[in-house]
Formats: sequence, C-alpha cells, structure tokens
Amino acid sequence: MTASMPATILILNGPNLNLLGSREPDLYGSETLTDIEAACHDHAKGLGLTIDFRQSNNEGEMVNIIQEVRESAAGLIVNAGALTHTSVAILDALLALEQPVVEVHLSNLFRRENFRHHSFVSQAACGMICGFRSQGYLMALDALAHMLKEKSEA
Ligand code: CA2
Repeated sequence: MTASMPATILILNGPNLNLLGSREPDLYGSETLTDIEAACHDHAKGLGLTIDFRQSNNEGEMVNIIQEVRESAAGLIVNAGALTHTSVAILDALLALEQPVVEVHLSNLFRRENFRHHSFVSQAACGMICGFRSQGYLMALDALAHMLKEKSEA
C-alpha cells in the first residue's frame, strides 16, 4: 500500500441485519443497513479511511469474507448478528488475522436474554461497543482510526 492510499476497514454484518429498519426499531433503531453504510462512508472519509461494507446471512460466507481481506484490510468492524453467540468458525477466522478487530452491536446485549451475554467474537476483538445503535459503528471507526494512528507512529 502506498502512502497516498487510504487504509480500508472491512465492516462485516451478519444474519438478518439486512432487515434493519423494517422491524424492532426500539432495539435496533429505525435506520436501514444502507443508511448505516452511508454514514460509515462519510465518517470514514473524515478519518482518512475507506470502507468495504458487507452483509451475509451465511456463516461460511462470512468466514470466506474474513479470509479474503487478510491482505487488504487494515482493520475490521464486526457485527456478526446472532452468530456472535454461536460461531467458533467466525472466531477462528478472526483469530487468524493480525489486524485489529472491533466488535459492534446495535443493542445492549447485557440488557437482553442471557444467551446474548456471551460473544465468541469478543475473544478476537480489541473491544466491543454495544447499545448505541448505529452510532456504535462510527464509534468503532474512531477507535480503529486511533489504533492505526498509534501503530503507524510506534
Ligand atoms: O444488537 C445487535 O447488533 C445484534 O448483533 C443483532 C442481532 C442479534 O441476534 C444479536 O444478539 C445482537 C439480530 C439482528 C436482527 O436484526 C433485525 C432487524 C430488524 C428486523 C429483524 C431482525
């Protein structure tokens, strides 16, 4: 990568997040995933970053996407949806990366059912942001920008 190319952040969204905006606004907010993607694009631009925004309803496809960006992404933001609580395959794919991972959830997992209190993704993440709805994605971009700047100055 040359000095003039902005670093790319993969933002990976899991099952059912394509339905955002259609139901459950109290939990997840009223924005669609397309709205969130647009906000992330704008915010990333201001941070000197570019984004690769993806969504999949399929665990294997999510593993493939994570493997695909091993060389190209400077960092990852992951909202694995319900697979957060079940997927060792996604955890293993994330553990195989050297790039920083920030976990995001729209809802506050710890105010919800017990089964949502455990996250496999957290074991591969620098940190988790949950409960701030779509704002969490922008907070995660800020966190990654800060980490990447520190790394480049070290
Ligand atoms: O809070 C989050 O971001 C979650 O990752 C969302 C997942 C849930 O399984 C996790 O425990 C927490 C569910 C996403 C489903 O989103 C929908 C949105 C509208 C209508 C139906 C589902």
